[in-house]
Parts: sequence; structure tokens; C-alpha cells
Amino acid sequence: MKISRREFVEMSLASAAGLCAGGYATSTVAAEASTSLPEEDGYKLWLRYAPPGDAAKACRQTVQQIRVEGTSATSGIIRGELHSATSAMLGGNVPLNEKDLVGGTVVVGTPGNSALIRDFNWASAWGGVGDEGFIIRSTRIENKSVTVIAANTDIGALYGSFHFLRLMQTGQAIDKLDLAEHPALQLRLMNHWDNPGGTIERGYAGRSLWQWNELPGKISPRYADYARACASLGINGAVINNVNADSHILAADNLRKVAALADGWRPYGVRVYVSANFAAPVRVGGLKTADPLDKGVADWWKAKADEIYGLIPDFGGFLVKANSEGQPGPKTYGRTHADGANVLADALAPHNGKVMWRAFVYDDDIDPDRAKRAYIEFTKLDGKFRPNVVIQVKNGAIDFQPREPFHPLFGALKQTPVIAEIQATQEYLGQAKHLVYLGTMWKEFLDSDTHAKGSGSTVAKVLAGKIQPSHLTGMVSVANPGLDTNWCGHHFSQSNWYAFGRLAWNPELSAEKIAEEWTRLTFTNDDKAVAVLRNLMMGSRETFVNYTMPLGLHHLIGGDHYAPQPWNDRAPRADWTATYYHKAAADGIGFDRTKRGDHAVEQYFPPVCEMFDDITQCPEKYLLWFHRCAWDYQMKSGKILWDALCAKYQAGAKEVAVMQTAWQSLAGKIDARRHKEVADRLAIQAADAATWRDQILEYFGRFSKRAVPRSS
Ligand code: GCV
Repeated sequence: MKISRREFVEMSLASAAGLCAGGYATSTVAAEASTSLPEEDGYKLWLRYAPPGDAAKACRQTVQQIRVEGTSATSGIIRGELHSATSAMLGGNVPLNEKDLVGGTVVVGTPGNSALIRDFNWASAWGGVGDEGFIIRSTRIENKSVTVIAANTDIGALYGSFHFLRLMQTGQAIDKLDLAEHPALQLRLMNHWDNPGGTIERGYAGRSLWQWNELPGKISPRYADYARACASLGINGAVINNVNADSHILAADNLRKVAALADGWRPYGVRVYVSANFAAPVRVGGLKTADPLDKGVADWWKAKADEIYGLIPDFGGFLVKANSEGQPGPKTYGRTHADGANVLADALAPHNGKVMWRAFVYDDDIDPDRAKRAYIEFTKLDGKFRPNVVIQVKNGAIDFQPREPFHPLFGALKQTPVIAEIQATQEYLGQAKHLVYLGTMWKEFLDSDTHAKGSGSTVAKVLAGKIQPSHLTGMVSVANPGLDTNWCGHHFSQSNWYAFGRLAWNPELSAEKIAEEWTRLTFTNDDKAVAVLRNLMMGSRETFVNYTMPLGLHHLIGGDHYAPQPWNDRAPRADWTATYYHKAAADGIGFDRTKRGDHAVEQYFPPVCEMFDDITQCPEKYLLWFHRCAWDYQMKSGKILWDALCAKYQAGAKEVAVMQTAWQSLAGKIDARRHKEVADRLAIQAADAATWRDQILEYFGRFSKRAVPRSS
């Protein structure tokens, strides 16, 4: 059942007024089921394996027993997962690895561990799915109907098994399957900003999952639960510590702790990576310098890499934040970012390790505009990096704002692999207090056309190496789980972990499909409830933008990155204030990045450059990012800018009330505990949205000298 956003708003409002009979009438639904659903705490994430309703009967025919081939730890995990999941969903013990093959057997394996699978002549498919992909087919063996989940590797078989379970859980037909999947991107990594003391930079869901004081001797069961959740989405690695890195993560005793995590995650296909502090040769190694061109420094990194690989043979590599926000780096020694990345790359290369070098740099001697600096620095260095270096670029040129145009570096580096960094932890998007589904925001980014090689050169295609060939591809996300029971603080923040994983696997998936899938897995398969939930999620990011930073406004915050602070004009750096960005004054508002301003638009390929530059073509959602406008500038709607701005803030705050109503209408369709916990956070969100609206409009009104029009 699909309903438009407008219908959703109308239905929710009607429901609030008791007018809507179509399944959204709060009282009936609530009364019906409020006592029947067991309470849930959210720990199980999207792996609840609730019975899939009407689809269960059909599934029972197709899944009568499970046969998982192989003896590896991963095969054991697949066996356990399929057995417990299918038994839970189908309401009874599903036999496992019985001697006889019967109709309705699900066979899982690889050509390496299964004679049955080796016998299939699926040569064309095998090549296509590579090391991490899988094939799922409904077929016949010994004249019996079976389902085969086959892959070249155990990890591919694990991913295929999770995929199969996802189809079951979401109530899809599983009796005529013929599909092959493989990931579009190679590096699909969680980036944890966890500190060894247990705190998490920009973490809103409790303390770090990693118990540094207990490792390596004591292994929390939560480590495996974490890796399982990652594997269920195809996430294949985790950078376990903050990019503002404590150099001592590289000390011998800490590396043993890292190795213990790696050992536990290996069977799930989750490789460990570490954020390295560029000054480690000095701080840990006791050298006098960390100059990347110093032989002693290069030797130190080589020895350190050898030591790491001695403990962790499949160690992924280093993530580095250098010469950024006070972190040390090669520029400290008069060297370039390429010099810095290469010394680490040379140390890792014999072990097949990678360096992910962040482009989040904004030294103010490069250009007065923070948005321009990374492009200027990194385009100069294109082609100067070793083959095992990738440049990790945030989705936008400032810093994970509620809305940014895509970073101009995407498509601009022709000889250097680029991977994208997005942020699931909602640092600037209401943290874990506001319900904001980021799938839509990431799709807006991934679908942006860079025009790097003509029309259709979307960011997604650039990342997948389809525009310029790239031997290394990937997308990473600043992670949002912590020790909170429900992992992510807000139940809906789990959807952002989920959406990241699904998009890193396939950036062409739609945000809507992912929202619907997550909803069915996490809450309910009830179609009407799913429609409400999906629409709630799909509109939530635009709503957040409306009540915080619409029409291209950005960074209207202070140090907490949460509350409105448009008046913030004092910080250790000008580009940490709000006034630097909005430049509100009596004559207007906005940052002139056009060809008549600071020329930032010229960092984009034509015709994107011209589109952003020309105020009549520039999408209004980016208006004040690129243009400075008078308060009475005529918008496409015919409204003047001030009135349009007021309307956005008013609409945003109103939309949160609609979200509350929609959520209320689901009482009884969602277990009482999670329903209340989300309702409580929505109440905070509603109050915050009103505060944003009122404080921003009061503040900008001081410059526009215009009254706030009555809200329509
Ligand atoms: C880890 C922003 C955040 C910082 C973060 C930084 C980064 O500035 O506020 O907390 O530091 O981005 O991405 O390195």
C-alpha cells in the first residue's frame, strides 16, 4: 500500500481528529492489540525473526529442513542462524543436517565444502558473484524441490543466508527464487569514534561497546552480537577507535586487545581496522620525529605493521585524520598528505593492508572558505598516492550538515581511489533524540550527478568505479551503536545503521525499499502499519531540515551541534561559528559561493557548476549555500525569501506534530515498551522543533526587520 506524503499528513491529521476510518483511527487499533504484543527492548535489532504472518504457511513448505555444509566457524554460525531463525519464524523445530535430503531442504554451501553444490553447472553465476556474493535458487536435487544458497566462500554463504532470512521475515515468496547478488563496493566499514576510556566522540547511545579494561582476557558476548548484526547487512569491517586517535592503540598490549576482537569477528567476515595517530612514532615509538620522509620513521611504521600482522593476519589497515582539527600530520613537517599516506601505505603493502586517508581537512591558509579547502589540497595531489591508499571523503564539503550539496571531490580525483564517509550517528541531526531516517539523505547524495564524465555520473557510480575505473571502492559510516540496550539510543536510529549497510552493499537501492524492509523486520509486517511507518521515516529528514536549516542554511549551531545557536559568533576558529556561514545582515542572508562571490561553484564539473551558479537554476534547497539573497528575493513560489523561510520553519515544527500523531495511531501495533520510548522522544523532538522555529525566526527577524507571517 503506497500513500503520498500529502496523503500521509492528511490521514494522520484526520486520524488525530478521529475522522479517518481507513486503519489509522487511533482508538480502534490501540484497543485491539495493546495487550497482545510482548514487550521488546530493541536489543534484537532487525534480527527479531518474528513469524511473518500469512506468509508463514507458504514458507513452511519451502523450509522443512536445513542442511549447512562445511566445518568452518562460519558454517557453524550459518547453521545456528538458519536453525534458530527458521524455527522461530515457523513456530517449531526445523530439523538441521539430517541424513536424508527431503523436499523443502535449504542447502547452504560452497563448491569447496559441498559435493551437492559442486555438481551444479552454474559456471556463469559463480564468476559474477565473486568472493562475497551469493546465489539463491529454487531448484531440484534427487528429484526433490530444494532451495540452494551457494557462494564461492563461506562469507558469501553467510551473506546469502541472511538475505534468505530477510526475504522470509519480510513476507516475500521464497518458493521460486533465482537471484544472484554481490556487493557494489569493496570496503563497507563502520567507523567508530570510540576512545579507549570508554567514551564515544559524538556517541549518543551510551559508552563504547569495547571493554578495553577487560580485553583480551574477557570477551563480551556483545562483540559477536555486533559482528552478527554487521554481517547480516554485508558490512565487512570496523575501524574500532576514534579518528582523533590515541596513539597508544598501537602499543603492544593494546594490539593484543585489538587482536582479540579480530579473532571473534573473523568468522563473521568483519575485519578490524585501526585509526592511527600520525605522531605515533614519537608518542609510542620514542622517536624524535614523525617526518614521513625520515628513514627511521618509515622503518618504525614497517616494524609496527609487521607486529600487527603477526597478531592479526587479516588486519584491514589504518584510517588517518591528519592535519585536521589539531591532529598531527605530514604538514607538521613540511610534507604533503601524499607523503604522509605513502609512508603508512608502504608499511602495510606487503601485508595487503590499506590506508584510508581522510580528506576532512580545512586549514584556513588554503582559502577563506572552509568548503573549498579539501578540494584545493587533494586535487593537487591526485596520482601521487600509493595504490593501497584511498581518500575518504565526507558526503559534503563542510561537515555532515542536515543538507549539503555533494562534495566536489567526488569525480574530481581521476587517479586516486575515493571512498565516501557518511555519518549514522546523528551529530547534527538531532542526535539520538530526534527521529530522522537518513536513507533519504544518503540517496540524495548517492544519486547526485557529478557530471564527471557526462550526464549520469552519479556519486554512486563514481564510488563503484563505474565512471573512472578504480581498484579500490567503498563507503564507510561513522557508527551509532553503543552500550545502550537498544544499541543506538533511539529505536529509529537503528534504521540508519541498517540503511548504511544496505546502501554500501548496493547504493542503487531505494531509500523507500530500505525503510520498508527495516520496518517489517524491526516492527511489524502489518501492511497498514508498515505504510504509516515507511512514510513517517521517508519524510523525517526533510522535516528535520525544515525546522533547523532549510533553503541551504548550514551550521546554525554551537559546540553541542544540537540546539539552535545562529548568534554563535565566538569560537576558537571563525569556521566553527554560525555567523561565518549565514552572514545574516540587513541586506540579506547566505554565503556567496558563485562566480561573483568566492568561486566555490567552480569546483564542480559543468553543467553542475553553472546550475549552482545561476540563481534561477540553483535548486532552492541549496539556495543560501551558494547565494546571498535579499530578504525580499522572489522565490519560485512567488513568496519573498523571508516569508518562504518562515514557512519552512513553521512547516517543520508542524510536521513533527504530524509524526507524533502517526506514531500514536500505531499504539497496539507496536509493543508497548518500544511504543512509549519512541513517543517520549517524539515529545522532545516536538519541543525542540518549536524552539528551533522560534529562536531562529526571532534571531533572523532582527536583520530582516519583518514580521513572521501567520502560519498557514
Ligand atoms: C572526530 C566534526 C566533529 C568532530 C569529529 C570531526 C571529524 O568536526 O564535530 O567531533 O572528530 O568532525 O570528522 O574528524
